Amino acid sequence: MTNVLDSFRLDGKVALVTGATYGIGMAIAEALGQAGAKIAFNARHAEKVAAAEAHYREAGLEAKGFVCDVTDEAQVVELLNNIEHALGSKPDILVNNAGIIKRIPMCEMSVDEWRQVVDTDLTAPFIVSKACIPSMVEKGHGKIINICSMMSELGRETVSAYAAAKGGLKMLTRNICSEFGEANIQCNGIGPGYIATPQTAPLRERQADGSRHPFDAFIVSKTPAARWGTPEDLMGPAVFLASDASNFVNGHVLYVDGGILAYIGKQPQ
Ligand code: NAP
Ligand code: GCO
Repeated sequence: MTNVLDSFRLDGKVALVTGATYGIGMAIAEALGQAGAKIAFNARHAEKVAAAEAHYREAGLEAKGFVCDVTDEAQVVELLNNIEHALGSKPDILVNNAGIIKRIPMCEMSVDEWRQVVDTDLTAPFIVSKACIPSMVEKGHGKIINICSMMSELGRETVSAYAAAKGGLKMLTRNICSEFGEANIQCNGIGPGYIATPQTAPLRERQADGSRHPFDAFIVSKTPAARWGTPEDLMGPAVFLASDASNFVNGHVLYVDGGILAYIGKQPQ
């Protein structure tokens, strides 16, 4: 009888985490590395990739960084070949984490700005998944984790492109599940709530008078946990969905949001 905790180990696996030079991606890459995976990661800026490699090395993790823009299919194909050359295998685990947001009222947003968000948050997960799946099928196993969002379920002012992309990413997750479940590929999503990273820093910065940003107080009042999430809150869920412990979980979006999607919000005092 094997110990159930062994099913959460990732020893011998190669994991690609896109956009893991900081923020949520870095925390997820660390978690998968701590569980035994060899880590490959990418981002667009060489100096941040180098700094992140040093960070992982200091954390005692085997991680290889590459400069690659996930919206560029040719760069992604080259990335996969570079990973195979450097780590001995194309990814067994893919975390489509790289993402951007532009907070612009819809009718003030240019089509180019819309396209930048959708290209990064929806088309790029398609591009990277399409590049990874054939070798996963050949191996007879694969794990794909798409980093969705609460905006996969809810809208709010100024994030039309982002919400549309993240809603689409939820459905891409379900479609990859549908198309490749028989090949023993599990594709699931993680839907973080409001997490304290550089992406949400503008929503938390102190006001000129030293008071909290109104959105900061709003989110805390809408979250049963009464706090912002941290990238570390996503580490355990990522290991679960990347491991054999979730082999019969497919097409699911696991919301890691402190309960915000379940809660109407704190009543006015
Ligand atoms: P972040 O702090 O802005 O980090 C984004 C990462 O993606 C960086 O490493 C960035 O590096 C990389 N990146 C951006 N565009 C890229 C591209 N075209 N090619 C390659 N790398 C790219 O964001 P985060 O808060 O950690 O969010 C990570 C993911 O979680 C995103 O998909 C986001 O939508 C999602 N999410 C975030 C929250 C939250 O509250 N923070 C909640 C739900 C979902 P470079 O810019 O150097 O390339
Ligand atoms: C925003 C935030 C959110 C978070 C996240 C919530 O402007 O509303 O950036 O979009 O990033 O996606 O799950």
